[in-house]
Amino acid sequence: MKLYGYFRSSAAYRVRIALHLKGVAVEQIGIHLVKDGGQHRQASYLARNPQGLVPALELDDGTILTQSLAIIEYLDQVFPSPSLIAADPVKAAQVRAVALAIACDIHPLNNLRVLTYLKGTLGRSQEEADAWYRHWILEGLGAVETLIDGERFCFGREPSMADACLIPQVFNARRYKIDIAHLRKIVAVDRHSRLSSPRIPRNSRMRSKSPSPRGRGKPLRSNGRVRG
Ligand SMILES: N[C@@H](CCC(=O)N[C@@H](CS)C(=O)NCC(=O)O)C(=O)O
Repeated sequence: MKLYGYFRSSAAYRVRIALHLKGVAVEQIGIHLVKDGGQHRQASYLARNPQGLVPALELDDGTILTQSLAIIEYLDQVFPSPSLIAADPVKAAQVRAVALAIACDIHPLNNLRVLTYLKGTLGRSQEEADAWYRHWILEGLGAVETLIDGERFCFGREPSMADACLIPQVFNARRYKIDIAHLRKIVAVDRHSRLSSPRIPRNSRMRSKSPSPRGRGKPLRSNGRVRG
């Protein structure tokens, strides 16, 4: 399998977390969202994902899956252990609700193309774009704080698809220096995910490599640890 992603993409990071937890090896191919005017807008990538967004997962038979949550659901069915979506229908709905709250209601408002439109087409300043970013992160994560139990991970003692979405969103909040200290359960889950077993590495340790001349990045090791 090949994962097309970008090291700063929180949507690709969600999938990298799921692969890591399941110990599944993939070849990672970097699609730079800035270089060359955005490699995700080039015809070669649009042929893989007409939405022009990362991630995309290419299966060994050439089938291409898009949308991080759809990819994680696929991985959860094909590699069932450890399960990232509870078998219990109520718990599964709770996990999906947090994942969707982040992936549909927070992240799209702060995506690169939205910020580029705000600053470019609408002529908003960097300060206004930063305020926009901060507003939607704080409002969205504030709701997530009340949705999770935060016992260790979002729900209980094992990571789920909810954590695969939360950790990258926290990473983004920190990257933009947004103070989330008051979101105590979220901060604790983030800390726990970093320190305890099963551990979720920070994004910087899960980077996809830029394409080499042969267009290939380094694969994840099959024990789930990330090389490089
Ligand atoms: N709903 C999609 C979102 C994917 C997405 O927006 N990816 C971002 C990177 S995190 C992207 O490719 N942005 C390109 C752009 O905004 O131009 C998913 O979950 O896979």
